[in-house]
Amino acid sequence: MKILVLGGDGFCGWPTSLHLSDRGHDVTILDNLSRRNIDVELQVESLTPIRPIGERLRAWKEVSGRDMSFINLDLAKEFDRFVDVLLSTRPDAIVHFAEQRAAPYSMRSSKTKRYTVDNNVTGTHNLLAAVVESGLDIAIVHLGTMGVYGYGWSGSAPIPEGYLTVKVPTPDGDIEREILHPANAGSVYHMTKTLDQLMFKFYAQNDSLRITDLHQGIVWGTQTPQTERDERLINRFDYDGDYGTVLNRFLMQAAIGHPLTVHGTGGQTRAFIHIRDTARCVEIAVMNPPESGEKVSVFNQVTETYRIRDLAELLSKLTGVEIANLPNPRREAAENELNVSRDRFTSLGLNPTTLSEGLLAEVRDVAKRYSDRADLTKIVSHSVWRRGMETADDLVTRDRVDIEG
Ligand code: NAD
Ligand code: USQ
Repeated sequence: MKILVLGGDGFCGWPTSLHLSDRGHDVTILDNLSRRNIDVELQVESLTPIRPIGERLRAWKEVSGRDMSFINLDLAKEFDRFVDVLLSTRPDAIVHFAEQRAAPYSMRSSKTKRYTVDNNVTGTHNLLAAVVESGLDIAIVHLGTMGVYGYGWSGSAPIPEGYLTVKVPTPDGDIEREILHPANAGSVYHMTKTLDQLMFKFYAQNDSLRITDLHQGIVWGTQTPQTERDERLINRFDYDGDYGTVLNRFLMQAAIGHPLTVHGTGGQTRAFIHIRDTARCVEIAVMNPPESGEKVSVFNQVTETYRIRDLAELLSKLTGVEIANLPNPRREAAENELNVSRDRFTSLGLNPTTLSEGLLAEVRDVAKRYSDRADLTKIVSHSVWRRGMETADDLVTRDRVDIEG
């Protein structure tokens, strides 16, 4: 298949592009490299030494013999050019990763709130309007988030894959309706994903676009069988207080002997998936699109759920590193249950990587290996959900901590 990957230079997009190319698809990456620019703005770098996109593509050609092309384009700002890209590449499918995806970054300031909304909402709408404008029959696969459902809204009831059947009381008796699960965003970033859902619903109804929305949990891990094939293909690893997600942050902290930065009691339960499974799920979704005229197809793209303090305890036991309970910079429930329905991918053949299989290898092979690149002043999260909320001071102020092995 011909597949256009929007945001294909990012943490999920790069390994997914390689996976799709390795599986024989004809892949074009489109990205405006804004994520690399945000690293410059935040004065932090991926723990792993990622290479420029041109070098990545040359290295992939060398190791696999396969070509992938790259288009530098801002999805939120260059609508006409994007329509031209669709007309010239004529993809069978588009995978949409191209959004500002960090909740803490989205809450830093009114500037980053507005950027996140402008970039994500306009970008997604441009994609939908451009597909209609092109007149082509292109299946769209979007990376959404588990965060659209909120945490704890339905107590211990399983979170369905997108839709809820509800009873609406009428004077003539109850009628049954299927609705999108109520949106309960926990950050400006998550709010943009709930807005994306409404746009997908409209364009599926009005224009019969074929859309799949993947409600993905927190992605952990770094490497995939493709990124491991050459140092120049290495995936990015974010560990900083804005972009680092919780489990990868704990892995990196464990590797350098930094106390594990648990927000509050760590009673938050979240859903997780390994980066290898992200790539596999996206391919499954691309190969199983809805028919034209069908409703948006929603998958919960998660393989396991964990409480944050249990993850911290697990890593503390494995590595001996201590746990620090820090003031929580976010406004979120201190404790929540999370029961997620996830049958659709399993029934389509996903055989997931579990935490128990990959944790130590990740600490040893990635986090420890590149630990000398870590900036210890970037670890504690200082982005607060409301002005005046307390955050912790940096926990380790020495330039470097001693790392054995
Ligand atoms: P990332 O920031 O590493 O990658 C996003 C890519 O999109 C970057 O390369 C960036 O330059 C590009 N981009 C952003 N705005 C763009 C625009 N206007 N035009 C063109 N390119 C643009 O993020 P990621 O972790 O790879 O996440 C990808 C998607 O998956 C996001 O939509 C995110 O919401 C979703 N997701 C990620 C996670 C996770 O844990 N990383 C979990 C659930 C869902
Ligand atoms: N947390 C800690 N310590 C840390 C970092 C985070 O306790 O050092 C806590 C947070 O307070 C939160 C939980 O861990 O309760 C998850 O935080 P996170 O930064 O790992 O995840 P989140 O902000 O939800 O965002 C990430 C991705 C986002 C994606 C989302 C999937 O950045 O793109 O949409 O995971 S989900 O969480 O399922 O909504």
